[in-house]
Amino acid sequence: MKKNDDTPKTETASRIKQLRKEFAKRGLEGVIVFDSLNIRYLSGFTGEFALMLIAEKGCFLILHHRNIPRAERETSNCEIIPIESEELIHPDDLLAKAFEISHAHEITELGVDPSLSHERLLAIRKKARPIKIKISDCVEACRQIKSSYEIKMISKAQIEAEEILRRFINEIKPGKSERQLHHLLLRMIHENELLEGPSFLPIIASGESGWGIHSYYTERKIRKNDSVIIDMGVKYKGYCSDMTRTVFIGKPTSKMKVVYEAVLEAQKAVEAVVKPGMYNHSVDAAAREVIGDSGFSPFFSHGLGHSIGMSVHEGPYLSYVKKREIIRENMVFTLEPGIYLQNKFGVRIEDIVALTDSGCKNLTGFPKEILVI
Ligand SMILES: [Mn+2]
Repeated sequence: MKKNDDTPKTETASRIKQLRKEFAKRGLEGVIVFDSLNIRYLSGFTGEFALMLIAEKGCFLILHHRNIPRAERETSNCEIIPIESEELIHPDDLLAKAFEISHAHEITELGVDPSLSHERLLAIRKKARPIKIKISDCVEACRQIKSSYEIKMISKAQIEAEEILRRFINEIKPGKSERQLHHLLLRMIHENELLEGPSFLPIIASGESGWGIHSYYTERKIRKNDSVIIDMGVKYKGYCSDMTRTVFIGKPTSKMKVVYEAVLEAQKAVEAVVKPGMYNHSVDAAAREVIGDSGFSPFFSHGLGHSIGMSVHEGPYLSYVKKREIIRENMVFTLEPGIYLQNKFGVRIEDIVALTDSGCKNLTGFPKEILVI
């Protein structure tokens, strides 16, 4: 069978190296990884019923033995440790193996994913004794900073999404419902054989449903003079894209034009100022200021953006409510200001950008000037 090259060997090697630095910084001797995206990030493995133990020496992928073919095809830089059983195994069986290896390595303190429930954490702590277990975000810290390979994969996902959006826009016509368009767009994403699928369910929000929060679609039929928000993303080799465009069916009203221009101006302004070293909330503030100048402050009712990578929404968030964090070179963010007028319409424009040493590189090529169809 052909070796799956979705995650190159050099990538997993440098990610594991970086992870070791991160856990050492936190005074840990290793980490246990449960989260399936974190496992894919560190090993290339895309299956379930697995966990990883990464120690100072040794990197182990512990899994059900029916996972062996997949693991051999997909992974690099880790030792595959199968649990032999003809039945489905309990996650605790994987864990027991991880502790057995940890004891052999004389490990006294391990980190675990922050996504574990409190209940589960307590149970794991009990089983781990005398090894101490600490919640640790070291894999997340690694994932925040993208390698040039990862930025390339996100760009490639975006290129494929744009090709789909270009064709999809021709299908938006009065009389078609948001539901029909949503399912059509989903089908177009699934038909692209390069892609793993959508990175989230596409949002089609026309006219007054554009004011609503993240409804994927309603039964509303597209009408002449509607604005239509299309928010879509795809997944390529494990990496997500995300983009939003708002198009108009027939000539927009002057109010629609004013709103559109205000969103576009905010989007472009923030793209021009965002750079490493800024606080996440001040990037959000830069967009909010432009929208405020146009008099629409109360109607930009969500954060400016989020990081994107193997998951479509990840930290740090460009928001005024989330934890304050400094943004750094090679982080990848969405910049997605919007204005939503109750019972009327909504406009959102979203691009993804990668932070360079002095600014950002826009990974979105789709035009964002007003589009009337
Ligand atoms: Mn987004």
